[in-house]
Amino acid sequence: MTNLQIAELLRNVAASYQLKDEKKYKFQIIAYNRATDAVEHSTSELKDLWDDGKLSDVPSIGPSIASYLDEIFKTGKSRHFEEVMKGIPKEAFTLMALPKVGLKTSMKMLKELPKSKIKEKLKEADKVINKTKRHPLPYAQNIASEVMEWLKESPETLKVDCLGSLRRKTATVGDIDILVKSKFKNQNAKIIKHFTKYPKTQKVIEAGEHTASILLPNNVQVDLLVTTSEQYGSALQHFTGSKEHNIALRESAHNKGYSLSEYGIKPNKNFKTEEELYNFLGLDYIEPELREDMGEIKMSLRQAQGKPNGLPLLVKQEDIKGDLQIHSDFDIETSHDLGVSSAEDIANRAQVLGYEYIAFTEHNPSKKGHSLNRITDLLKAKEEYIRERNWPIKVFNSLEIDINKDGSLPVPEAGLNTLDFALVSIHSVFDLGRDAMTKRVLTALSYPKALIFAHPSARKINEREGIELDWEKIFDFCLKNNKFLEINADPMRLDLPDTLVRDAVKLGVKLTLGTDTHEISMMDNMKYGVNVARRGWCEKKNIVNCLKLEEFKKEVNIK
Ligand code: DGT
Ligand code: CA
Ligand code: CA
Ligand code: ZN
Repeated sequence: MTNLQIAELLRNVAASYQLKDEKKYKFQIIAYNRATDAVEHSTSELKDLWDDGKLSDVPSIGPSIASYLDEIFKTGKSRHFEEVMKGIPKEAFTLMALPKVGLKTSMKMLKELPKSKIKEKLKEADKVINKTKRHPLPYAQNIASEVMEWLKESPETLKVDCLGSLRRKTATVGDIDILVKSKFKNQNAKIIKHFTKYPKTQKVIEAGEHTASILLPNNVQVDLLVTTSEQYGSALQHFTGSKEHNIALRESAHNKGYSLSEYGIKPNKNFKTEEELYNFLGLDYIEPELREDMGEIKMSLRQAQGKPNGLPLLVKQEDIKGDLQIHSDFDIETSHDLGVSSAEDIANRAQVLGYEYIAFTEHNPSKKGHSLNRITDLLKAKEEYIRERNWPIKVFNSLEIDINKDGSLPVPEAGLNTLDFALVSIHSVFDLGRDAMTKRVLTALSYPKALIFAHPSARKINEREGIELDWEKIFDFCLKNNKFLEINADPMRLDLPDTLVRDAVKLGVKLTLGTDTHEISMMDNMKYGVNVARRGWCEKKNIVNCLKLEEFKKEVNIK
């Protein structure tokens, strides 16, 4: 059973509990929804973890759910799950794929709609389910590195690299492309054969002289290319792409009288490394993340000629001095999910990661059930807690605040005044129309404490498109008022998306990086945010949390 299937099953169990008795099974519903989320976010196949006896390592999978999964991996089914879902037709679960349809609605549809109409709806739902989804980068990276390890075991293999979108580190990956350098000429067949014997292969799509494709579980396709040392650089460059970059590069070669292809440059010129290839064309090396035909070739040419305005010196992971979105388990009766790790554990981990500072950004206390005074009291308690501890690194007292529909913030001024600074974000009412949404965001960012617009497009990968905003207006406002846009490093968000980061950087709008950590291991997701920043041409100076503590404080106006 794949993660996709397990997540679907757990989601169905949660829905079945909800249908039965929402109050009575409150905790089960929360637990199963959390587990679904964890499985969807997991970068390893649960079956593999189970094989290694590591199922309990997945955060949010408690002992009872783990025991049911254990039964499933052993016997193919769980009696407990069958019991919970008893009496609910399969079609009811299928219909849940339709937008805004829960199990209650789908049961009602099955009962009340005419048969022909049900058939139509089921077809629609199937379409949603079977829509080919692109794979989130970390998931593809994990699968790719396993396959690459396998390829290294072949005695004919000299070197392995990834290619395509995986090497350019796009947010999602269509298929995985891998390049192998073979030790000897004429040994390709052996490497190809070894590749097709990869244990998780479900189908060999194609196996030729230098190339092969296999299909792995979850519809993951892996394309392999085998080449010799002489052509390695040419092949690496060509199949890293992007297609658009290659077209522009070919044009630039053409202007110099050369013809460029995957086999090098005609007549008879092969390249062992990419550097040699770019240099031959009068260019400096271009980082894979920049190869999207966004002006990188022109800039590389300028740089090679010693002129100003060359390629950006891309930001690196070790340049990041702090994490600016972290949810601890400090309970301020939040509007959305609280973190599950303690503030102390997180601060210690931050020190290990080499940070100088972090910000605790729990969600604001919920509007429901709290008076304004109570909200302020909860925030005062958090402020005191942070102030009175001895932390290993600087800890900022921050908050992630929901933006109300009208742009106001659900925290009174006295509460806001307890904070060093706030993140503001959209967590509801996503379809307001472009102008109203823009006004809403600008209203929220006008609060003096609102410093960072978090996960600004509100997209969720493979789940929800971004909201509509007049980005020019947002950029302009940030620039004039010293407000920042977040690059949220959660692999399911990666928001701002790279293309908008590029636009922001062009205008000089500054960005922040935050992991949106809700569980301590998520602090390691920073690298995915760095990928996005690099794809958006960010240098150190474009990212506020590349500043050292004292400079950071000056930049955000904290004494
Ligand atoms: P993906 O798989 O959709 O995430 O995106 P890519 O970029 O990995 O695309 P893919 O797997 O179709 O091809 C890998 C690279 O091979 C691509 O980035 C550039 C190169 N390539 C493939 N087809 C063409 C083509 O028709 N023309 C050119 N110039 N390059 C190509
Ligand atoms: Ca690809
Ligand atoms: Ca491919
Ligand atoms: Zn959020």
